[in-house]
Amino acid sequence: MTDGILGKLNEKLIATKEKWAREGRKPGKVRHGDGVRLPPGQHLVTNWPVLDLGIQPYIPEKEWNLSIDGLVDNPVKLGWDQFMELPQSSFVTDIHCVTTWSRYDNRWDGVSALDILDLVKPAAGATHIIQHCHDGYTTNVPLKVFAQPDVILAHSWEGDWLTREHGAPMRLVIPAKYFWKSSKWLKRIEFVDADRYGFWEDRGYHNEGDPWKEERFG
Ligand SMILES: Nc1nc2c(c(=O)[nH]1)N[C@H]1C(S)=C(S)[C@@H](COP(=O)(O)O)O[C@H]1N2
Ligand SMILES: [Mo]
Repeated sequence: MTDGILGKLNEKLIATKEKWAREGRKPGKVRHGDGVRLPPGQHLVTNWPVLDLGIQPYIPEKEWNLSIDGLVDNPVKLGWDQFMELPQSSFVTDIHCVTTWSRYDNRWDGVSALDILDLVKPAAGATHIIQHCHDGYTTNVPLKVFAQPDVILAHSWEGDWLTREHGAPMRLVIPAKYFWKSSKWLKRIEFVDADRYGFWEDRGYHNEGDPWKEERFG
């Protein structure tokens, strides 16, 4: 991340979240969640909160592209039309945010991660993917997490185009992990042979982020 981007971030918000991460903070004494559909420590919302670093880039579709590179046999740089010509999928999945809200039954339309993997063909040594975003945000997941069948590069939510605040024109959605692992304004997916922390992982968030194991911090 460059100084230019860091300079614009919401420093106070980041400092607060870093402090929570250091304290291994859990969401209070009341235990929410039914442990069946609602993970432990979560509560249900019906709105869709916006969380980011305070920059919400505007990327017109004609200027948008997505690079998928690193340890792949067929690196690509897709323009918007090429992206939209890939096979399209729809999934309905739940969101679990580390700040304790969950939202059920979000309908996503876009390109499935499995179709992306078919296109770029990961090399034998690839073990993780690094997501790079237009606001300087990064996050990491193992390749086997990216390869789960409900992972989607989504351009639409609930039948409408994503809004700018939620990552337009395209964001990643990884339902099995806390939502910080799902990049908004995604511009590059880098395949690598060694794990590398992203923005929040560097600041005390758990590297795996499984809501069912409450892997929030540390
Ligand atoms: N590019 C980018 N993606 C991001 C973030 C961000 O700051 N920048 N924040 C993450 C976090 S912490 C969360 S909880 C979700 C929030 O997504 P939403 O605002 O659409 O609810 O986006 C994730 N993806
Ligand atoms: Mo988050």
